[in-house]
Amino acid sequence: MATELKNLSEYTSSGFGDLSQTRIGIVVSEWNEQITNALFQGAFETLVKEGQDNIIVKTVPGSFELTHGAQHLFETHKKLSAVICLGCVIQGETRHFDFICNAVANGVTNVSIQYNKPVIFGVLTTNNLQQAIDRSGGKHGNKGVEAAVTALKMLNE
Ligand code: DLZ
Repeated sequence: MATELKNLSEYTSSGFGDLSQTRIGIVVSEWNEQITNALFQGAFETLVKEGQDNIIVKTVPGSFELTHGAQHLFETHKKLSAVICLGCVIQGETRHFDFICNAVANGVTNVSIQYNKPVIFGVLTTNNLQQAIDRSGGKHGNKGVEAAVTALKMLNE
């Protein structure tokens, strides 16, 4: 499994280059709030640590709405360089999980193509709550940190 090979939060900041003109947005889902708050904290603190001081934040009800949230941020803040989408989808007894995961993965890709800007998939898709805890500041790091690092790397082209 990917997370057994790599802690999601390990990175070195030396290779980011000039990010002085960079402006990043974060869309965060309120569903599974305990987890998404931790993802947000990881992403936000990483961006601040790397010198980002003008981060635009938007909340949406669930991961399904992340795509629209990202599109809304690009429309209302024309100078945004990238948007990070943060959510947590946990497998339940119905097929909701599959529909939400597929929709947000496709949606994030489409918004990225539409605006020709990085849109980062910082969404945990786990079998249970413990797996989500482990990846939002637990033993497998914090996917919010990883999402922030990915955004900064994508802007260093
Ligand atoms: C409805 C739903 C369910 C069952 N599970 C989750 C989840 O695990 N994670 C998540 O982010 N959102 C979930 N949602 C809410 C949907 O994302 C969406 O907000 C609703 O279907 C309304 O469009």
